[in-house]
Amino acid sequence: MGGADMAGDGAGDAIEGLLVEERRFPPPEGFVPYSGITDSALHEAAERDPEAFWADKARELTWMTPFTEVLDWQPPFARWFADGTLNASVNCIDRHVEAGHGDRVAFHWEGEPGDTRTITYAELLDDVSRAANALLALGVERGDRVAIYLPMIPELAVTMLACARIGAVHSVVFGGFSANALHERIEDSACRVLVTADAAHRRGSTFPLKQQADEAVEHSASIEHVLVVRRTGEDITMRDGRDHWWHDLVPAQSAACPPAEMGAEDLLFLLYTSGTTGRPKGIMHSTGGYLTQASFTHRSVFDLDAEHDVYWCAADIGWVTGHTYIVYGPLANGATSVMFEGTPNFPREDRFWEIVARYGVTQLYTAPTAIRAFMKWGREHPDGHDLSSLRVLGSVGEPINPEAWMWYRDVIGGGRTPVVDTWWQTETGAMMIAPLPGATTTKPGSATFPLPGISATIVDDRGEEVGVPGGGYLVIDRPWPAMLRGLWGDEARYRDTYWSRFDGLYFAGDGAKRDADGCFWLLGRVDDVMNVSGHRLSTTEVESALVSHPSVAEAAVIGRADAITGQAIAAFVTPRAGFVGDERLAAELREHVARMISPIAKPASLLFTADLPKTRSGKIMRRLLRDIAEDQQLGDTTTLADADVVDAIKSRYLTGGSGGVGSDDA
Ligand code: 6R9
Repeated sequence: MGGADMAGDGAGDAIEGLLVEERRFPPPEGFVPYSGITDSALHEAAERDPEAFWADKARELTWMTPFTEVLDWQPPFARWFADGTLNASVNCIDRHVEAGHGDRVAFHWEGEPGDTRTITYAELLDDVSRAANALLALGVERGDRVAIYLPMIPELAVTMLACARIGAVHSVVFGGFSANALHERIEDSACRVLVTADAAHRRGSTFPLKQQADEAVEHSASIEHVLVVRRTGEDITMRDGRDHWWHDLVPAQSAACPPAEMGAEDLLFLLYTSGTTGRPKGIMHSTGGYLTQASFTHRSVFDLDAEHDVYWCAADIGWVTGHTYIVYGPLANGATSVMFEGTPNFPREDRFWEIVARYGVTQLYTAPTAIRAFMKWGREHPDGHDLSSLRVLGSVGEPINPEAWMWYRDVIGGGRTPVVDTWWQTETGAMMIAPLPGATTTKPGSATFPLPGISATIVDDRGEEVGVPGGGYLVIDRPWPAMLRGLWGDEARYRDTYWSRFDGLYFAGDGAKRDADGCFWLLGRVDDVMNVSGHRLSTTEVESALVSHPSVAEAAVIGRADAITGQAIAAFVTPRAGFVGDERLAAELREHVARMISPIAKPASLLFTADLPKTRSGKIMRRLLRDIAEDQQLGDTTTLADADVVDAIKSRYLTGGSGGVGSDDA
């Protein structure tokens, strides 16, 4: 990594890039990609004719009526393959069974208590058909919305595919959300049926899903029926006429359910994201374009060999990562997946590694927050298991700090596996910027290049492209097949949120820079950018500098108002196992940041904390730290995973803290 002398380089940029990373990792010797993609020829071909490229990928799906139109682009509305018809569940299941792969395992499922189920493609077809017939029996019609509020059990994927089979639109609400959040999402899109469970396992105890669901539908104008899976055996109340047990209704149905013929542009699902302000947005995804990009990116970025691989995406299906890379992408590709209900450290910190070894997992896809937790717990946990089956490691959800990337590659991947850092959003539907493991030379912390057929760039405040190297706002300047088709019931908000900042460009809300080779480095949400003495600095780079110190597992920085410098950097740091956060270490870390990137990036204050406030999907909530540092009323905390963390930080911060609040001498 470079030094402070690089600090001046990007002073004219909308966001300055300070961190310099010299390490390079070409595809490892001995990595022979199943895809055969070993150079940039695919990128180049796609760039010559992106529409022909995507049409080609779309033709790998099974269509009922082949499309003749590729793209109709009336900004900001795109229609892809619009005159074609298909069914998503047929693409995910029937066609594999028909091709003779009915006995292939679709899911190796493992529950939190250790119970397991193995579901083949043939069994999945039966399960989905019965569930689809059950939904029809409850009066669900094509185009109706069905809310799904379930733990990570097979019935979750089965219900999604059952909706797809009959042309209903699913709206999955993460099983950790409260009654209130569920209610809001059900009402916004007027769901007619809710599918839930008695309760969910949660770290050895249970979370009362049905009770939350009852509260959520108590005053619902739209819900007519509630279908309830028995998962924990908890006592619950069933309301006559409204509530039905899954085990009474579903197995009794016929295992034949003819798939609905859907237009490529018909809605497949809604997924609500709760941005930083305002009510949640119902992101709309359609069928043909979404499946095209979901399946292409899944097989190329993970270099899938569907016949031999055991792929594991450890996200929750309640988030987009689970929709695209547990359900639709892998199943469309006929992959064998692991699906896991529990958490990485229950009952012990080696749960993931036990699973990898047991099933012989070949690809693992997880989030930086998990990787940093593994680092914090120590390498003895992965080291105790045989992880030699792994051949590609993926990361998603946040910028991955270079040291976390290195740790992932070395400790989990044994130094053999390519690491693919994949940038995308609920709104983009599928991966947008990511390496291809057999072709791309990777750099720790960089998502590298837009995928074939995708075009992204970086602009300044006026929407003008910044040079290479340079930093600013990440935008996507060409429609892509899996792009959101709008926000449910709110066209104005769709235009305003994504298309109004820069004329004709999709603005993702993220900052990014490109280095001299043109590699993209994600710099975090632009709302978090800090302005210190006129320098616009990203939180990501200061955090990565902190995480590069051997004592640090995780760090969050924010800019708090400062009379002299505009903003001053406040750092919140979680030490690795075996390190004590004291005044001496705090001083050392502040110097370390100054040395690694620049004196202007040296945190004015630094507080050690056992945990950081995160969203339920694991993203650090810097906004709350900013409120604490500026001693303000806490903003909206509904998406916060654990309120105690904030209280703990708040009390320590405001009392001056034990363990190193630095002085303001930056
Ligand atoms: C897939 C997902 C989207 C936001 C996105 C960005 C952050 C996701 C990232 C990343 C840096 C990556 N993000 N992947 N930042 N590098 N590889 O996470 O969707 O929950 O909608 O979040 O997550 O800030 O804008 P979603």
